Formats: sequence, structure tokens, C-alpha cells
Amino acid sequence: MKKTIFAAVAATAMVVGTAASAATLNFVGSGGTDNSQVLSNFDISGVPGLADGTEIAVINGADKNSSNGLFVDGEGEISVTYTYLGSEAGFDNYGAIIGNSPTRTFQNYSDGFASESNVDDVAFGTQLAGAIDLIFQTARDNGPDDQIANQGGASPASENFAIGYFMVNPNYYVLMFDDLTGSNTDRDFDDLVIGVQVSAVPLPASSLLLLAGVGGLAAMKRRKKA
Ligand SMILES: [Ca+2]
Ligand SMILES: [Ca+2]
Ligand SMILES: [Ca+2]
Repeated sequence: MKKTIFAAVAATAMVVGTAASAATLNFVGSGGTDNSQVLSNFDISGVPGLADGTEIAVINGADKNSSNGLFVDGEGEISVTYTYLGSEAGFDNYGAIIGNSPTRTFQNYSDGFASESNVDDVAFGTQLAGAIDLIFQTARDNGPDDQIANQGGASPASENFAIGYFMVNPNYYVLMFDDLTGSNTDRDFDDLVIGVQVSAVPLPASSLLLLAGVGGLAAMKRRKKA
């Protein structure tokens, strides 16, 4: 009887683990005015395949809409790991994961925010299938910060702001913020660079606890018998 229950729990846990095993990233960039660009003056090293001459996907703040951006596909809760990869910028830039609080998760430390707390090189989150929750912002001394979000919307809605997207593999993309063009044009996409990695959430903690509980009960019964 107990063996049957244990086997059923173990089988359920395996099914849950299998169902959550696929999590992939998918970039959508339809309708943009500058859908791609070949990198030049890119000064962040260490990302395989990403260097001057690499063609990246691009969306700017003037043609952004909520159907574009980087999306994650998968079943149930999906783990997302955000990694700060570098920055070359004259402005104070930061990247924020919308679901996190406080919001300034990554920054380029150029000045002003050096004392900001809760800023780190790696951040972890979980989410359901849908748009990745990342925004890039340029801090201003006066007025609201200018920003562009992965999942749609830029403020102001200007081509001054753009995000570059580069696929390392179907589970890992690099998102590259370009903070200003116009009179300061460089479009080098290295003003704040964040890696986004997704994976299925491993065997749910609740299933592991259940297994441990069943095991513990069995052990207790054995001890009582002894
Ligand atoms: Ca550069
Ligand atoms: Ca730039
Ligand atoms: Ca730059």
C-alpha cells in the first residue's frame, strides 16, 4: 500500500518535471523601421558571437509596440536569470526588472547612483510565458526618466532609444540598450548590456517536500516497528 502511494507521488513529480522541461526565448520584431543593424564600436567583450560586425535585431522607441520584443515560451513557472554584462555610456543608465522592487536592478555606475542599494550583477526571477519584464532607462536630473521597455512602450516615444537583441542560443539572449541618438548619434548598443537566460523551474519544491514527507513517514513507521 505505502509502496503504491510512494510510486504514485514519484510518478506525479516526474510528470511535473517533464512538463516544465522546455523554456525558450522568442524575439518578435515585426513592423519596425530599423529591424536590424550591424554592430560597430561595440565595446563589451565576453559574449560569444557578439562583436563588431555582428548583425543584431533592433527595435527603437518610435516603432515599439506591445506585440514586439522578447518573449518566453514554456509551461508553468519559468526561471529567468538576468546578468549584467557591461556598459559603455556617458549617461546614467539603468535596467530594471518590472516585477522586482526596488526597480533599479542594474546600473552603469557612471555616477549618481553609486550608493543605490539593491543593485547587483545577477538577478533571478520567475514568470509565466509572455514578454520578458525588462526596461532600460536613462536617468535625468529633472523630470521623469526616459525609458524603453521590452514588452512595449517608450517614454518619450522616440527613436532616441533602442534595444538590440542577440540570440546566443534559444535559452539565452543578450539585450543591448542604446540610450540616445540625434546629435549624439553613435548607435553602438553597448550603453547597458544585460543577458537574459530562461530555464524550466526544476522539480517544484512542493513535490520535493512531499517526497521528503513520504520518506519521513516511512522512516517513522520503521522506527515505531523496531
Ligand atoms: Ca562603444
Ligand atoms: Ca550609444
Ligand atoms: Ca556606448
